[in-house]
Amino acid sequence: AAKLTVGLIYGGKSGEHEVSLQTGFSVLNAIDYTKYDVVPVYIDKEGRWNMGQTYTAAPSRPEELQISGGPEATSQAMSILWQKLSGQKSTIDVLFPLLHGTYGEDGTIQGLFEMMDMPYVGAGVLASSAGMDKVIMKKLFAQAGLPQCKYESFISAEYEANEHEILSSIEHNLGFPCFVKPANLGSSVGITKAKDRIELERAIEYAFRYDLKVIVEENIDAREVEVGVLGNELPLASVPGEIVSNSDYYDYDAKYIDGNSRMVIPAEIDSELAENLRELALRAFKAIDGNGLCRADFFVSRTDGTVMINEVNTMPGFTAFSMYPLLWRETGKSYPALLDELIQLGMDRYNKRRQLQFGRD
Ligand code: G1L
Repeated sequence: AAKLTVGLIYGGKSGEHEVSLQTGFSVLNAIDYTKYDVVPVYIDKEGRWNMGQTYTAAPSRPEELQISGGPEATSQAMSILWQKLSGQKSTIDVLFPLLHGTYGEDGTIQGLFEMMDMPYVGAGVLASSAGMDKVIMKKLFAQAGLPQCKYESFISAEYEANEHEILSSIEHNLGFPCFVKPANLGSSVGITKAKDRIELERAIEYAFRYDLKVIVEENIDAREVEVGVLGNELPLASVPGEIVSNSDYYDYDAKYIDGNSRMVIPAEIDSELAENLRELALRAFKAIDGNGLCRADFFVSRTDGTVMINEVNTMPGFTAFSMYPLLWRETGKSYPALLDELIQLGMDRYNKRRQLQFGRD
């Protein structure tokens, strides 16, 4: 087969800038250069786009990826990405976005790719935005009959008008402790565990600094088990893996901020539970109209073994040592093979949808 040119887009105006760079480096080190050339497109912290020299072999240092080519590199990026709209054939065959947060995984950049008429890796517009909004996601899950924890959500205008009722309802229906989060998952900030009504009020105010919509979830004493999903119309599920927190009790800071947790792959669970989780992961993928991939995150209750879906992530951690690639490695798919498959899935989806558009007689 002819060599493909992949446009790797990374960096971005977000807190995950460094993570994205590391992930880009990981992809550039694993990708098969007998099959692909890679055009790097770096979005710096100021939001400027920079196109760099095509990679035909792996870079040696991650710092290399921080291209600063000035206005020239920006116009290069612009003209190469929008080629098709002037009737030219694109030099880039498929785009590979590695971007987190508000302008990366909420569907906006995917919408840009759609407008550019370019194939791209990963979830489409709808799945990306549905996967970014915790409340929308929960509604889709509920509709698909997926078990999930109890929650309440409200926008700031509702909270201002009915603060007392909302607080009482949370206290009555969810109890303490509970978790208060901005509905938009982009930032991974603004999350607090509230142990009483005073803390709850403070946590809600805090979450409203990051989003106009807030969700409060009941506390579940549970193990956290995750499943990788890969595919388009006929997705497959990986073996499950577990995130084990090193601290004795559930502590948000210990787990997510200090990185004080480890992955156990495959998860030490019985085969019946594993099968059930894989089944639910596929159902969750379909519920959000998934394409390409997602990582489905579950709670397995320590008290009664009940399974609940927590969320799906259409842009999971993606270095060679992140959960999603490791789940697939354990399932028999290496990181380079995973990249091949994701790229193919992106192009398949584009081709199928293009046929739809032009297929009218
Ligand atoms: F394109 C894929 F494969 F869909 C894809 C894109 C982005 C998978 C995983 C990610 N993840 C990230 O971009 C990130 C969470 C590392 C961004 Cl900081």
